[in-house]
Amino acid sequence: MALTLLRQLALATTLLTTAVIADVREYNFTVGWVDRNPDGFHERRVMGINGQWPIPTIFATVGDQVVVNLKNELGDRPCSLHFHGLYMNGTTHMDGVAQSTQCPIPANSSFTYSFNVTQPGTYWYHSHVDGQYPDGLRGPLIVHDPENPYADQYDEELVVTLSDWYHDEMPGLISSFLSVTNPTGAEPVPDSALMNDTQNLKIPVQPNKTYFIRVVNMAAFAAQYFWIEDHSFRIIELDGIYHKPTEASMIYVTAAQRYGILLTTKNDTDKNFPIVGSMDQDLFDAVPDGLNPNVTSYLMYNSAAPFPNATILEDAFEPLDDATLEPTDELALYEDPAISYTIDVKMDNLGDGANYAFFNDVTFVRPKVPTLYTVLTSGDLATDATIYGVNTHPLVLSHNQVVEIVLNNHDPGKHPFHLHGHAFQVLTRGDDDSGDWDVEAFRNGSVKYPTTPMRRDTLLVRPNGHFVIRFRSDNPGVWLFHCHIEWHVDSGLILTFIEAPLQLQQQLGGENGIPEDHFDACRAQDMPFQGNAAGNTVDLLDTTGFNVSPALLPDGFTPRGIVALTFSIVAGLLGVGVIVWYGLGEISTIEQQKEQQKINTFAKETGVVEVTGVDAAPAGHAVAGREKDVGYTAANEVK
Ligand SMILES: *[C@@H]1O[C@H](CO)[C@@H](O)[C@H](O)[C@H]1NC(C)=O
Ligand SMILES: *[C@@H]1O[C@H](CO)[C@@H](O)[C@H](O)[C@H]1NC(C)=O
Ligand SMILES: *[C@@H]1O[C@H](CO)[C@@H](O)[C@H](O)[C@H]1NC(C)=O
Ligand SMILES: *[C@@H]1O[C@H](CO)[C@@H](O)[C@H](O)[C@H]1NC(C)=O
Ligand SMILES: *[C@@H]1O[C@H](CO)[C@@H](O)[C@H](O)[C@H]1NC(C)=O
Ligand SMILES: *[C@@H]1O[C@H](CO)[C@@H](O)[C@H](O)[C@H]1NC(C)=O
Ligand SMILES: *[C@@H]1O[C@H](CO)[C@@H](O)[C@H](O)[C@H]1NC(C)=O
Ligand SMILES: *[C@@H]1O[C@H](CO)[C@@H](O)[C@H](O)[C@H]1NC(C)=O
Ligand SMILES: *[C@@H]1O[C@H](CO)[C@@H](O)[C@H](O)[C@H]1NC(C)=O
Ligand SMILES: *[C@@H]1O[C@H](CO)[C@@H](O)[C@H](O)[C@H]1NC(C)=O
Ligand SMILES: [Cu+2]
Repeated sequence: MALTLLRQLALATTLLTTAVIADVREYNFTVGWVDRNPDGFHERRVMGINGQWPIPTIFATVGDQVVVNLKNELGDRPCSLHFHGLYMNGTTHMDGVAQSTQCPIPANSSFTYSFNVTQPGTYWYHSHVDGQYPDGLRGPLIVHDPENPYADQYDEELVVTLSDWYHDEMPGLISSFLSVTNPTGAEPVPDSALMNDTQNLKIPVQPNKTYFIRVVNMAAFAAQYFWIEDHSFRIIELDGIYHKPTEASMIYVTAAQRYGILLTTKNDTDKNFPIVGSMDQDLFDAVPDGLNPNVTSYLMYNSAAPFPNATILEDAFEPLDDATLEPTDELALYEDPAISYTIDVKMDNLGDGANYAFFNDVTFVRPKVPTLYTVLTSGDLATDATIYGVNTHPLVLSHNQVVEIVLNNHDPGKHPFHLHGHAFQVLTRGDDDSGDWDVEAFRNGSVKYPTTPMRRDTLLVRPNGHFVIRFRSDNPGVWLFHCHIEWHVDSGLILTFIEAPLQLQQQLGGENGIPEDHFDACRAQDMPFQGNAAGNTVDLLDTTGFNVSPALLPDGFTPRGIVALTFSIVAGLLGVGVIVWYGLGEISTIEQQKEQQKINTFAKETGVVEVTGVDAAPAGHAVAGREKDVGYTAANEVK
């Protein structure tokens, strides 16, 4: 009671000074396993909170302080929570990224997240440890806005989540994905699509009303096309940023994106209408027989009326292009950047035979010391990227500068890129990855960047395409930039911005900086939390002990060779003397024979198998490879 009074007093004071009513939103979350069967086909354990799954939505109002007291009762593994899209201004240590901004929270321990919310909009929260959120630890986070410019345009608010769903648990899926037996890097394909963590959900609506629907895609992998039959809507929010209302009848929501839409219902109540989510199957290297990529819910006008099956659309996926939207605040294009990074995305194999993802030839490997703790214990050396380790891909930013990223995607897949700690302006996005696509056009002024570019925190790059984005380094912190496809997080498509490290030391160094439970988490797991990326505290420039990625492949190896090697290994494991070669045809040229010799030598040296011979087999067996990628037909299916 006394506390409440005090708080009300404090609030009254705040009210007088800033006219904002701040509140403390406290959540006590015990994370543990519960059994669920969300698609009706397979029961499995999922990560719940307080025995609930779907896990609770976090609600707050702009200006509030959110406090999450977390207890990890998973028993056998760590966890963490990242609050996706929140700037965490002044609290980068609450960003929840294991080995970047904290040590993972070990089993049987507690940890408190506490931060102020300064932005309105639709967000979500999820684990950021070991690729584990697809096992269930993800839910919406909604920040209400007392000054919502569209408040007078709707009657009610709804949250609709989208997700893909796997019947198997992530640790097993990750180890088979990131393995020599999957040299093409084919990502596990989801078993189902979900809406609100179920299917056939009936959402009751009133006629002649306008609903603000917050659509959140919490998927591991799949983007979804989303539409409501016989209804169009107006988009007013992208990833928490208001945009000028734009009419659309279909949106494409990548993993981690959010759309706020205004939907006006019909005047009559004689029918119910399917709300459809359809996973983008272009993302899948091989579509398993019988996969239903679709999930249907209903706008329920009338519980007594029928609930019709969704109409099948043939080749009519024409979602709105989000890059064409204009932010409501008309924030002008940032000035020419102080620094512009050109980032090339590719996928390739390393010496362990697995397929990794690279930004400029670097694949991410987490450091021994969380990068933030290296910043805080390195003094003036904090601006020297060396101390963070090559494989965290550190990019050190000065304070308050315009930063540009020019990203060229040399992969035939689509990727949703996310930046922590910021929303960014989207200057252009195109279908060319050559690196000199439109430089000339921008230089000679025949193509201009928009004057008030669209802003969001997660952006799709198209296959072999590019984009250019800008942000201002006005938020000291350690912020990841990464693909939000969880498989690509696991295969290393991450880099680390170390933004204004000296200002960060002033904010978070010393007594009132990092709370003790953060260090307790490290201590409980014998993880170092001082010094450079390897925990060297005497000479921070000493790179001994840094975590690094597997070595490069021996010279001359090609993906084709990897497939061959894989077959050798698999054959060896199965004790098969003769390797059966699917889909590759005969080895005929001298180059191919030489390559085969290298494979044999490598296989023998690594002791994986006695290679005895290669038979040609009929082509056209199950094709599961990423053929567009490497120009061959691979069968990575061995019975
Ligand atoms: C959270 O737990 C603490 C300690 O048990 C308790 O005092 C507090 O009221 C709880 N808060 C909520 C919102 O349940
Ligand atoms: C956590 O506690 C449970 C139950 O007491 C125990 O079975 C488990 O081994 C503990 N886990 C760790 C990592 O200490
Ligand atoms: C959060 O807000 C409270 C008051 O509302 C303020 O005292 C505190 O300094 C803020 N914290 C940060 C990290 O900005
Ligand atoms: C859908 O899920 C969200 C988030 O869990 C929840 O807030 C909302 O009430 C659900 N909607 C319906 C109609 O069940
Ligand atoms: C729809 O609602 C508006 C007010 O919001 C009202 O003026 C109008 O009569 C309603 N129409 C029907 C058909 O109910
Ligand atoms: C519902 O009726 C109102 C007039 O009462 C009209 O302005 C509105 O366009 C109608 N809505 C729809 C979806 O037909
Ligand atoms: C709706 O779909 C279900 C399952 O796909 C099917 O069994 C049923 O016949 C369909 N109903 C209609 C009216 O087409
Ligand atoms: C899923 O929905 C899309 C769009 O209507 C359709 O093209 C596709 O055939 C559907 N797939 C299945 C298995 O129903
Ligand atoms: C500017 O460069 C583009 C791309 O090379 C070219 O297509 C265009 O014709 C040029 N325009 C002018 C005015 O030179
Ligand atoms: C962080 O806070 C500073 C100081 O109030 C402000 O200038 C800056 O714009 C904020 N950055 C973000 C990303 O909110
Ligand atoms: Cu990706």
